[in-house]
Amino acid sequence: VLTAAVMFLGLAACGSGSSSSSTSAATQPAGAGPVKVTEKDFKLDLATTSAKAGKVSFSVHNLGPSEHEFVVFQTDLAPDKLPTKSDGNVDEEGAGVKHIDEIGGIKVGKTEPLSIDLTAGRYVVICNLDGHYAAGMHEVFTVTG
Ligand SMILES: [Cu+2]
Repeated sequence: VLTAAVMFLGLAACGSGSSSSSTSAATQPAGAGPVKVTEKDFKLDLATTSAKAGKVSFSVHNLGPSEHEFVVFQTDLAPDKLPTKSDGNVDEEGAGVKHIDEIGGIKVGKTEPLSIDLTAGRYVVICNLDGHYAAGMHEVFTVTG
């Protein structure tokens, strides 16, 4: 019994070295803070591009200089290939996209929260104010099971 205990201690000591197995920086760990999103003319930046299925919180900050919004679709389409209307803005009831939720009209300098239950799958987040999607405000967000 004693020998086994000593061996175990030896193993434990050996294992206490640098065991810093870095996890993917891009995945939002469960129970972490909200996914930070920054919007500006005309770009949308996600601090983390994926999260675990369940309640996902976003914190959307608008750097301006225009008002922006934050719209979440579940879709397998490429972020720049969502169905659009004749004006170039995304058709939120279009084929291949499922509108999940959104924050409308985020004023310049403001930060708005959005918490939604997301199932595993692929999502695209955009700003759908006039011309903003076409100008490049779209990103992919992945939810893992
Ligand atoms: Cu916008």
